[in-house]
Amino acid sequence: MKPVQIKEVVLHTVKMKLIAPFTTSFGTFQEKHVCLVEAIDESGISGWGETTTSDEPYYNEETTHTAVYMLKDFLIPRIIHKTIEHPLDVHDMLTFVRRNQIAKSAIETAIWDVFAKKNNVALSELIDGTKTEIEVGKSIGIQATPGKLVEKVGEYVEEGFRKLKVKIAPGADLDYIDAVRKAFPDIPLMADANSAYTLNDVDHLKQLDQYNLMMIEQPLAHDDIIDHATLQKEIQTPVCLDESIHSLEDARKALQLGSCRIINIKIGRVGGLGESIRIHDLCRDNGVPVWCGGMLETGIGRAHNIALTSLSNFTIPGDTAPSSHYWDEDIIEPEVTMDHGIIQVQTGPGIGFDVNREKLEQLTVEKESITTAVTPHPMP
Ligand code: OSB
Ligand code: MG
Repeated sequence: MKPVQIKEVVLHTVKMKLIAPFTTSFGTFQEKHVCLVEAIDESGISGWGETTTSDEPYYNEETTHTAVYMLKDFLIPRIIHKTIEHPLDVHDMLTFVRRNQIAKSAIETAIWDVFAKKNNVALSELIDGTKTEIEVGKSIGIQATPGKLVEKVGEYVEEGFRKLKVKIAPGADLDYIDAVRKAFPDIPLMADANSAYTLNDVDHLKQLDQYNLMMIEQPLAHDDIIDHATLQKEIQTPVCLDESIHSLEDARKALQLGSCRIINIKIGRVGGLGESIRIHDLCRDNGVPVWCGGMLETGIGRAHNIALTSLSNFTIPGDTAPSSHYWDEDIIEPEVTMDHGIIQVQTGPGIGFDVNREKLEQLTVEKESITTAVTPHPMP
């Protein structure tokens, strides 16, 4: 395979407005800034990645601002003009910066796209994905009443989604799940708490066992894998970790402790596609299923999620809903579409979608080009 050398990185910060507010236990998303990272190689090929951040550090510690800062001052200067033999190497080139996984992922995924395009292969093929289509689920924010939630679930079941994920929080949990289960006794259903509970709630969480949920996602603290192991021993519902897993090492330790039986892999949260693949492989070798989470991405992040999900151990439908569920108009062409809960894996080179430059211009609030390895900070 031909190596790549990045000669320029353009940071396009765009302002995006969701078609409807999305509420979790930590807050509501409506508008957000995202940085779309365009890495351009010596031969002029552009590859794309995105910061799967929002404007506030509520899901994890990163924001769009912090990600742009890390990219500009530390991460891009370290990779620009270097010969990159394979994008799997980029993760280790960036470990001199601690954490900041989403920022790292934005440039790392852009390089995967450049590399795949340069070598004229689809991203899914490059990572040895075996699926040609993927099954998709829908993540539903907290609704005003259980009745409203049942209505929404009904719409999405009708549309063909293969898994329904319901956000829960103390005060919006048992009643909501009970209402959905009564209305839809057989649908693949799960709950996501985004760290809203503690071990004091074990008896409360035990009551979810009667609803035959596929899993409960991240019930306890965002930085915990110890209490989750205790909880998993107490409840029958499989625990799935999201916020707690930032790396292959985190995944290894969580599996060893029995903190979860399923892992939600988000490319941004674990620092890129390379680390996502490594976590996928570890889970596969240990008989642990995985699925691809979502961060309300634009089409660029969505395209990377689809390629990742083509790997064989993504046996549970992910949160990668079609573009129209997020945006009036996506920034990629064609938009991501779904047919009866199925999305086709792209076969064109790289991520397999084009960025709509006109749309991009309209949405851009800040644009900066980086062409030198010069950094205001000494690097190790
Ligand atoms: O916890 O999975 C989560 C969105 C933003 C932050 C965290 C989460 C989510 C979602 C939405 O659940 C998934 C999606 O549709 O992109
Ligand atoms: Mg989650």
